[in-house]
Amino acid sequence: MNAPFVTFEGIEGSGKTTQVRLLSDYLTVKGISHRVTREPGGTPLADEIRSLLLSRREEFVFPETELLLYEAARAQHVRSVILPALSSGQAVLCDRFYDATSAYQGHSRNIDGARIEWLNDLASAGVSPDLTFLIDISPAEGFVRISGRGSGPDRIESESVEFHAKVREGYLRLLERHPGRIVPIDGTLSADDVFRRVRETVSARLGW
Ligand code: T5A
Repeated sequence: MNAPFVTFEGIEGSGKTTQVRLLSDYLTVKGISHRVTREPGGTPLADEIRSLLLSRREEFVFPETELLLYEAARAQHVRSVILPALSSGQAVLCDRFYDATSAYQGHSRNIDGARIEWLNDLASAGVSPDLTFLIDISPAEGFVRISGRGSGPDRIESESVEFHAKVREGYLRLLERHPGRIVPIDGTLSADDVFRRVRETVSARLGW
């Protein structure tokens, strides 16, 4: 049986990366073998695709182009990192996965959901998360957090507040469709309090 696959989702600045790090530290202390990764990225090729996707550019990027690049990065990442880790008994913690495509390219960019699901399935080779944390904050709060980071906004962060509000709405629709897999957490709590919820959930669901 494969090891658990846990993903973290939410809008920009919701605190996913912080929680992945806290959970990884916790698992390390407990001696639980795991691998931390992220999307888009996780392999040299997928990291190159990430740079293509996130760098700001003059040329207009069509939603379909964007979608296919995210899926191309995922196809490479799943086959060279996620699947081998899970099948060798290593748990995987992933900062974003295919729910992000449904929320950003599907709901917010308005690409047909059935097409997105077909591509998500192709790219992920049938791998689906056992547990997904949805860290929920408002776009206004997310913007405040990422603007404190120093580096300028990337191509997706530069989208309008309306775009990010639709992404959030997309995530909340996914939560309605997958209440057993997706666990929402109020991202306005302190990072420690968010992590307390994460820890309670992985303990109850995965025995960690
Ligand atoms: N994307 C991705 C798609 O459109 N489709 C897809 O299929 C996929 C996979 C990825 C971009 O690609 C898009 C989504 C994204 O736009 P990214 O750099 O991975 O780009 O972007 P994010 O995942 O959004 O990463 P961020 O770093 O912007 O946000 P995080 O990881 O949610 O937030 P984090 O943990 O780095 O925290 C941000 C700041 O807030 C503080 C932290 O200290 C940090 O300063 N913070 C808190 N402050 C107060 N309270 C808390 N609870 C806090 N938690 C963290």
